[in-house]
Amino acid sequence: MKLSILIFFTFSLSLCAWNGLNGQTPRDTTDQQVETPINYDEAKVPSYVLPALLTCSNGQIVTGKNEWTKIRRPELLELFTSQVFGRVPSTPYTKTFKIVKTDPNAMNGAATLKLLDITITAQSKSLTIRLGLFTPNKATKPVPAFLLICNRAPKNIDFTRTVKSEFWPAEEVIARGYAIAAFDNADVDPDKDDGFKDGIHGLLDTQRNAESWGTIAAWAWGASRCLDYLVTDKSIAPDQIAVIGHSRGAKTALWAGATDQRFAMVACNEAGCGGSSLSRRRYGETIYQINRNFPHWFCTNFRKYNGKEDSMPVDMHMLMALIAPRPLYIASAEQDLWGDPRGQYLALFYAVPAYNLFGTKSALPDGMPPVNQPVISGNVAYHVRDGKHNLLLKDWNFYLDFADKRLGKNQK
Ligand code: GTR
Repeated sequence: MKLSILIFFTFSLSLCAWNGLNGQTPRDTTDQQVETPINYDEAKVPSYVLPALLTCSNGQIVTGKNEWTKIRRPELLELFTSQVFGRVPSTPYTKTFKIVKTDPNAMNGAATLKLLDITITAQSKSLTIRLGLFTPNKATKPVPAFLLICNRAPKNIDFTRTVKSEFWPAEEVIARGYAIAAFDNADVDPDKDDGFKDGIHGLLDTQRNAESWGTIAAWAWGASRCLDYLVTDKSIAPDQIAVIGHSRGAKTALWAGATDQRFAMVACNEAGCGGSSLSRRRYGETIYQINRNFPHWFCTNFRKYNGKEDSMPVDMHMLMALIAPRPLYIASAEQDLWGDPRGQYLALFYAVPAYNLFGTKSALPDGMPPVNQPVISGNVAYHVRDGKHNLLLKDWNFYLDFADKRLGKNQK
């Protein structure tokens, strides 16, 4: 008996030491235990109970916006920080903005282009985020803006406009009276599992542990640094800046909106697992899959929920609720089963009670809305577009229609 206790303690201690060595849990050695076939069959979604959105950790039920804002929201933010995305280190840094190019006649005179270098310096190293911004020349007052977190090749946000991509349809957005900005997420942190040596981790990380930020949190931090500039630009309405992202960029947009309440709206395009779809449904990509394929995206603690979704203290309806009461648009693509469109819609559906604490009466239909027919209710909106996983002009137009109503341009 005594021997077995000793063995247990020795084993636990060596595990702790192992974890403590580099602050990272080594790649799962328990893969076989959590690997389950990927499910695309609605009938095989297991029964699950979502953690209660409005019940505080002390059992108190939230009935008003003050309790939400003062008690429940901070609790959930902390849980997503420590268990999912990771904590930003408190290492001091300096930041400078340098306008490197201005073109008042961009897009054949329709827009002004500003290219800006945001340089972060810490621990004798620096890193530069290039922000591109077009503002409409016909505007007579500060305009609302969209900031895209670009997770695709830089040509998708070609600031010279030689290449035009529906992923960032700058001309169309300008024509609708909005400013449009973008940055390349790789400027903040390259999307690879390098032990957090490069990107902003290389500047700000000191001792890493199981709660240390992953790459998605780093990208969200980068979006906030871009916002630091955008709120100072006189052509933009500082309280009308939306953040938008696709897929891993959409997970990032949600986390940016949750952590930085200066973002006045979030457009979340097909974020899927670890973003907009309910993990407990285990439909399409699972926590196990995402942690295995992208071990650098989340904090190490998130791996505790590989194959153990029901033990996670949060689910993604709570991430969406962190955006309340600000406008939130969740979108899916019909063929993107890996991202679980139904799970995305349900997460939004179950986030609505947090929105309604603010006096609105949002009510989404029980069933999935028909393809290409956006549903807008109060400050939440949803569509499922026909076709594949992508961010297209069709999606943007739906986001702009919502923003027309909710982001202050033509407040209705
Ligand atoms: C996939 C990943 C998804 C999604 C996507 C993307 O491979 O499994 O969670 O983020 O990449 O970013 O395009």
